Amino acid sequence: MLAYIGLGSNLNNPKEQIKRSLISLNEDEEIEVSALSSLYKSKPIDGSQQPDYINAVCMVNTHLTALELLHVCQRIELKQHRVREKKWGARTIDLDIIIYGSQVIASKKLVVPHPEMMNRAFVLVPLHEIEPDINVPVLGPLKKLIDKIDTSELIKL
Ligand code: A4P
Ligand code: MG
Repeated sequence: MLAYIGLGSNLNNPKEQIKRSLISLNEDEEIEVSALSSLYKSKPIDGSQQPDYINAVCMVNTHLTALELLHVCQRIELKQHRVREKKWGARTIDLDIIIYGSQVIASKKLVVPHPEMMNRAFVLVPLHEIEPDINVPVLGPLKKLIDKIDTSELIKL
C-alpha cells in the first residue's frame, strides 16, 4: 500500500526531529520510505506565539494497515517525546497520515484523508513535489486543491 505521511516540528532542532523520524519510519520492517519532499518553513497556522514550523511529506510503501501505521507514527512521536515547552501547542514532532491508498476512513482514532489537508499549504505543496498528479480520495486532483489556497507564505528550504 502507498501512503503519505506529513511531518511537522517546531521545537528542539526541527530539521533534526524530522530526520530522526524518517530514519525511525524506515527502520520499521514493514515500512519503506520511498520518496521525500524538500523541507518547508511556515508560521504556525493559528497565528499563535510559537516558533516557525518545519514540514515535509514522505511517501511510504507498507503492508501495515492504516491503524497499524498510525500506531508506528505515535510510537515515534513518543520516542522523540513531544515535550510541550513554555508555549502551549509547540511540538517536537507530529506525524500525520495524510493519505492511505484509496481508503477513506472516519473512525474515532483515524481520519483519512487528513481532514485539514486541503487547508494546509505545508501539506499540499510538499505532497505536490513528490506526487504532482495524485487524485486525493474524496477531495479530487491535488492541483485543484493547491489552486484554492494561499501558498505565498510557505518557504522552501
Ligand atoms: N488522528 C486522526 N486522524 C489522524 C491522522 N490522519 N493522522 C488522531 C494522525 N493522527 C490522526 O493527534 C490527535 C489525534 O488525532 C491522535 O490521537 C490520532 O488518533 P495528535 O498528533 O496527538 O495531537 P495534535 O498534534 O494536537 O493534533 P493534530 O491534529 O495532529 O494537530 P494539527 O491540527 O496537525 O496541528 N502550523 C504549521 N505551519 N505547520 C504544522 O505542522 N501543525 C499543527 C498541529 C499546528 N500548526 C501548524 C502545524
Ligand atoms: Mg498529529
